[in-house]
Amino acid sequence: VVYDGVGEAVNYTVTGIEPGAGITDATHRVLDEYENLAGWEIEESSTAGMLILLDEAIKNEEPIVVTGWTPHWMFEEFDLKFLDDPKNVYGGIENIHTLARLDLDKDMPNAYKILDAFQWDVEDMQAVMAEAEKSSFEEAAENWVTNNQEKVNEWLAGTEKVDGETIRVVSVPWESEQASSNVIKYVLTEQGYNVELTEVDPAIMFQAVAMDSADVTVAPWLPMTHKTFYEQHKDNVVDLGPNMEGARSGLAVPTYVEIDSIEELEA
Ligand code: PBE
Repeated sequence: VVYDGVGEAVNYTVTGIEPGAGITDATHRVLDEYENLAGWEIEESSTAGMLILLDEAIKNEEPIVVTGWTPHWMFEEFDLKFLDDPKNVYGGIENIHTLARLDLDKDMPNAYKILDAFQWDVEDMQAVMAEAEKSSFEEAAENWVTNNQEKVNEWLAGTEKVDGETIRVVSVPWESEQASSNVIKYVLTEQGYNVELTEVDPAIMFQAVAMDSADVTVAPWLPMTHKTFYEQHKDNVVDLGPNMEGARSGLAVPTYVEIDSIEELEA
């Protein structure tokens, strides 16, 4: 199917997700920076709403432009492709980082060491996400830890158990971060911590760590998806580096839409 007018066919609208998502913020920057997207809008709704519209469009072989990301099952369930982003607003392949509040290293040295060492792969995260669909993130995290004890032991190297200290982990409500946050929650719980896990919007997550109302997050997508929030708070958080490499955000279309670049979306 050839569309010489994708823009017109989708009513110059990107089908987006939650207003507070980093990818929504990045997409506003995309709409500002690409001249060919003058007059385009992003329709903000929810991840579930976007996925329903994507499913419908694909069933009808209609064009649609969504804010998409991976790791997420949408790329397995549907034949999708990311549009090239020559201005690099979404940042291409990104990393998911661990950010701690200032002084966590002094106040909770054992947790800090574990969090600093926490590192896994896309395949690990996907395995937890896939299992959680059939059970729960808590169960999937526990099973992953049980089956990957060698990897987990590397994170625990040189640390000691504690006796019920409370640690506040803050995260965002997407499946990728539910996977990582529940794994880290399970690991810290086994080490004697009382883990409080809270899910909030990305802006609040960064603010919580910067203002000491949370101890740590393993959910920031950097350098671009959460750029605005990171820039705002970078002086008041400690970046412990990537815990996973290979995430990606961007504009995505079904493969039958015969354009390859954001620059081919016409005004
Ligand atoms: N996401 C998934 C989130 C972070 C994880 C890309 C939809 C976002 O803030 O956009």
